[in-house]
Amino acid sequence: MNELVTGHYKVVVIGAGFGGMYALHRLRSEGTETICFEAGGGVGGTWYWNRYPGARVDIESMQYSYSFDEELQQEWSWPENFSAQPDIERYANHVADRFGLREDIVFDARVNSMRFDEGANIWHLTTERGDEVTAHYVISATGSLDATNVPGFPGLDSFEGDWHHTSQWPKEGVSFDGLRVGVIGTGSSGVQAIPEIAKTASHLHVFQRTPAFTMPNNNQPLDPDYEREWKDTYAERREAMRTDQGLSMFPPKYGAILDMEPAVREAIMEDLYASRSGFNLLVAFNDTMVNAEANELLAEFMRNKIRSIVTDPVVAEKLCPRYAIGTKRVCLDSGYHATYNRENVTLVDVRESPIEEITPRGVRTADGEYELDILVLATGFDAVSGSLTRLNVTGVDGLDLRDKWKDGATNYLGMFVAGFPNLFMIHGPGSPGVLAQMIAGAEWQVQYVLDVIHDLDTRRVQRIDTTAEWENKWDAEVQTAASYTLFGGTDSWYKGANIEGKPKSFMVYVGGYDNYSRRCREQVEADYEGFVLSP
Ligand code: N01
Repeated sequence: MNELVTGHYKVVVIGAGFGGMYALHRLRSEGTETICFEAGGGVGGTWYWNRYPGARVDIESMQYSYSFDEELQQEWSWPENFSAQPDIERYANHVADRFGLREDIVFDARVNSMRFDEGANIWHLTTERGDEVTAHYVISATGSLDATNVPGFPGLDSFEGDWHHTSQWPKEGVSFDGLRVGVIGTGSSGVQAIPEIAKTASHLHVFQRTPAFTMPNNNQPLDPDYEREWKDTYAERREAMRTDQGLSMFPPKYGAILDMEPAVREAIMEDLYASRSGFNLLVAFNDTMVNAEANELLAEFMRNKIRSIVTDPVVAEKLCPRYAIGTKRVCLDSGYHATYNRENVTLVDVRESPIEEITPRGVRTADGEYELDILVLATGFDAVSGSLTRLNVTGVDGLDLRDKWKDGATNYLGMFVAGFPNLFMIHGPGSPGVLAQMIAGAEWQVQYVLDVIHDLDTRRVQRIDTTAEWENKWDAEVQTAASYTLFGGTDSWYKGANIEGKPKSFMVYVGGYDNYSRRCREQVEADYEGFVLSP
């Protein structure tokens, strides 16, 4: 759709990633007047933007896909166990075409303001390209990892080579052939990109502030028999996923690692390390995320793997993370640590020698200047809340969402924000979002939101809001769930610690999707306890 859009819609959806596309599909199927604004030039959201070399999903594709349409899941074939970005983008395009979604998606239309009109109970939305619409309801499906974090390195603009952030990767690709490359950042994006970049760069300098725990993804082409098994029993498997706390299917747990004889636990860890997904190791024991001693056993097992792969013992120690494993997002990689055995790769520890500035020729740390032709920033995101605050959202009494959230992204049930009525967040702060299988989570939340909208229609309610009191109660549930785990002990993007000035508060509900979905339903069934409904 190219022409500028004006007019009134019952529901505006923001974002054509997997959450937004599903919301749009459901609304269209019901005949609801709706439109979707998408900042990118195509569908896929995260999988549209993050096209850096090596980008790949870390949950098996048979699981990380839509469940809502049996024909879709039967007809689609994934080439690999863990699909690469181009295949996931191809799938997103297939879904958009199959369900005719493009008719109602406005591309290259980044929403740049949203204002609530209290008299009329409608949202006014504008986009950067000039669309101006009103909507009774807004579903924001803007993703948890959309707001790019470009740290304020002094001198970045003076760099004479090209620089790219992994989440804004040029569609035409980037050649590293024979170039001196610098990568800043060793989270999931860096860990996936570094082995690929090293293959063709003349030299690669990796600027690491915090090493990451990363598991081998042991990726393989999808075995047709395995695919058949899944497809023959998709209905049961999807049901099993829905009742799992992370909306995923993992092998059964082994019990507490602390109760095991050393030889037994070592054998189990070795098995799981070599299994189809290294993540199996992370979820195998019921005490590793809640007990520091248990966690340390797993963490040390992983450190020993690094020591066994990386030939230079000094480099190996620098690559060994010292925080509790799992409390920063664990990465899945393809040959990450072995990359440091290459002659053309150098690890620069910027915790020891911080980056002082970017110069026209490269990166200057406290140690000296590293000359580079091209620079890659794998520096992450203003995660979870950043994609919403960047939309310039104004609620009742002219309240700016940035001001509302200046001390923390308060919300109710991870979907509602007091003073911002008729706005539903998919994967918002306070929801299980990034710590569950995100397509399945989006399907659940979209269903919930549509159920609420239907119910409001029946009750002839015009406006749904919540209160600060109930936001605080929900925040207490979110923080209590986190307090039973080790998450709180580590600075991570889960608690906003990666962004200067962002309040540190744990933003993900880790009490399990089963409990989360139950709590959301309970509050509606208790005659909308915690909500304010206005006729
Ligand atoms: O971002 P990150 P990401 N100077 O924030 C460093 C998902 N994802 O894009 O840890 C120097 O994890 C920063 O250092 P530190 C996944 O959920 C999934 O990699 O802050 N360094 C860190 O090393 C993931 O967690 C996949 O000390 C600086 C890195 O940059 C999330 O996206 C693939 C710095 C940022 O790591 C984000 O991952 C990719 C500075 N000023 C992403 N500022 C899959 O596999 C930041 N850093 C599906």
